[in-house]
Amino acid sequence: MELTFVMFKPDCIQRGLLGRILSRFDDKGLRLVAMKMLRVSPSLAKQHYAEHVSKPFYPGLEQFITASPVVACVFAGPEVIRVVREMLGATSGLKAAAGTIRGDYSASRQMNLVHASDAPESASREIAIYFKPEEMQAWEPCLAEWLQAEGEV
Ligand code: FUP
Repeated sequence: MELTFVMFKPDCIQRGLLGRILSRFDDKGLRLVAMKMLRVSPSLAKQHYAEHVSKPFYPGLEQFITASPVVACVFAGPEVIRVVREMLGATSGLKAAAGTIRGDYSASRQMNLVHASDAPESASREIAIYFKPEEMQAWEPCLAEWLQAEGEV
């Protein structure tokens, strides 16, 4: 089973969309294994968005991501990194396809509601930034045998 890091950004929490968006991940059958609410500090933002720190849009991105609390999560599932990215849609809510989370709820490139890891390396890096190993829960949903056939996981 793969792990991915997902962050519900300040716009998601401020707009009261956390429950509705989280329910899409529940409905899909993804397994929540860690979750916390926190306020991203400027130094945490620089760590998280290390690849973007020198880009012209970074100051605005840091201001946005530190402006209000976020909810950080880890989800587990087969091919979960790709599955969650596809559920989010394209980075900009203006370009994301209808039916995706950003396509349905965002009309912005910066305020695109949810972050998710884009590769196994970034997932491991991001999970380690936000969670200690003891904050992750290994658990078996009682519905597991009705979510995937044996051998698929
Ligand atoms: P994504 O992988 O979809 O989260 O998008 P990127 O890694 O390309 O960008 C990281 C964040 O920077 C995105 F959530 C949106 C933001 N961004 C801007 O605010 N302006 C830009 O021009 C590009 C990205």
